[in-house]
Amino acid sequence: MTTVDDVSRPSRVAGPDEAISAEELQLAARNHGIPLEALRYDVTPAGLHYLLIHYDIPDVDPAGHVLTVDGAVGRSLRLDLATLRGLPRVTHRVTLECAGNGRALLHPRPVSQPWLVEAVGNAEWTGTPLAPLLREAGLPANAVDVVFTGADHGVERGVEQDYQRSLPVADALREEVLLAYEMNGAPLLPQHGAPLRLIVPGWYGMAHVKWLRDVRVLTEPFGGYQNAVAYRLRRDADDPGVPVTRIEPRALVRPPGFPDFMSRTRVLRPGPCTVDGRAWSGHAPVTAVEVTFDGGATWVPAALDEPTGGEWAWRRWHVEWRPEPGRHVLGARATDASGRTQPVEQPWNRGGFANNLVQRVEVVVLAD
Ligand SMILES: Nc1nc2c(c(=O)[nH]1)N[C@H]1C(S)=C(S)[C@@H](COP(=O)(O)O)O[C@H]1N2
Ligand SMILES: [Mo]
Repeated sequence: MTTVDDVSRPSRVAGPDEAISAEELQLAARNHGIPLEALRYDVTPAGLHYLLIHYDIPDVDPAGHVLTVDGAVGRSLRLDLATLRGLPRVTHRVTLECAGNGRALLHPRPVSQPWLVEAVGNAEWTGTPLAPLLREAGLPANAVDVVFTGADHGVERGVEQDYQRSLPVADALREEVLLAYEMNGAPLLPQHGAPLRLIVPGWYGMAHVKWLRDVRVLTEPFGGYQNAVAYRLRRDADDPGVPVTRIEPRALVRPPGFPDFMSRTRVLRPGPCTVDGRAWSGHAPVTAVEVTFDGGATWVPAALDEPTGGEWAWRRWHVEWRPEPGRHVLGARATDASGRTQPVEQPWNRGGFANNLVQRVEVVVLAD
């Protein structure tokens, strides 16, 4: 007999010289990143925002879609889209980043979606706050976790499942957490969770459950796969690890000049230029960005632009550069108000999560 274990393998780490496989490329082709030149837009156009979809985009009819709020509540709720749209409407500009961003740059490489640094976007999400609906349903004093279930279904390392993630009750009740039905002023696209998704500002992407169909209150900790098995920072397979939660600080450079087709090395004409990019953190506001032009040997402070999008959105930074002809390696390092900063040594863990190691942008400046 064939079982799902025959098609669904345990997680693993690539061998020392093992190249990216066709399976990893298959994932990379489905789940695209932001083209880094799109760091020019303060609000990422929907089609340029990164995408991460564990299984298939489910076939959800918006007209018939109902969100249920149930479990350990005083009374369960059934809410269709028209009802949700009639509730108080809020828009937050939110930087979303996949927890696996940076994974394929780790040595050794955890085998999964092979992100480099491009699993990020900054969109405007409109919806209604979750907390009033939880209060309306009636939370018991002993509520522990709130579980969010999507309409998508698959198998992962032998476990058949609906995509489900929980939040601790205190986090689910934060006022910025939204049931979102619009992205950048238009109804959600199928790939971004149409017709309804959760938005949890400050948290890595896995918490922002798409195609949301159920919100369930539990009086015991949720033991589902995506919380208990998948999204944990572990040293090795036996380490119980700690949960992946908020976004670590990161700055990205908008690659200057023009690219070589194959290597994507940047080519820059001689003369002074402005180097810029974006910086964000899910823990606290970004307070500083430093830039290197020599692969991390020396750093100069960048200027931070005025914040444009509120506390959950990325912030532009810029610095003037007068390069000598020749090869340079650019990178940027963000620090936030909690004192967190980006490491210069890789923060390795077995799932390849939260790797906010400083980016390397190879630039060749042409001679006069
Ligand atoms: N239902 C469901 N929600 C999901 C996912 C999923 O596979 N299924 N992927 C999660 C992950 S890992 C990320 S990084 C974000 C990506 O959101 P985006 O594709 O809108 O950028 O969605 C999250 N929500
Ligand atoms: Mo993700």
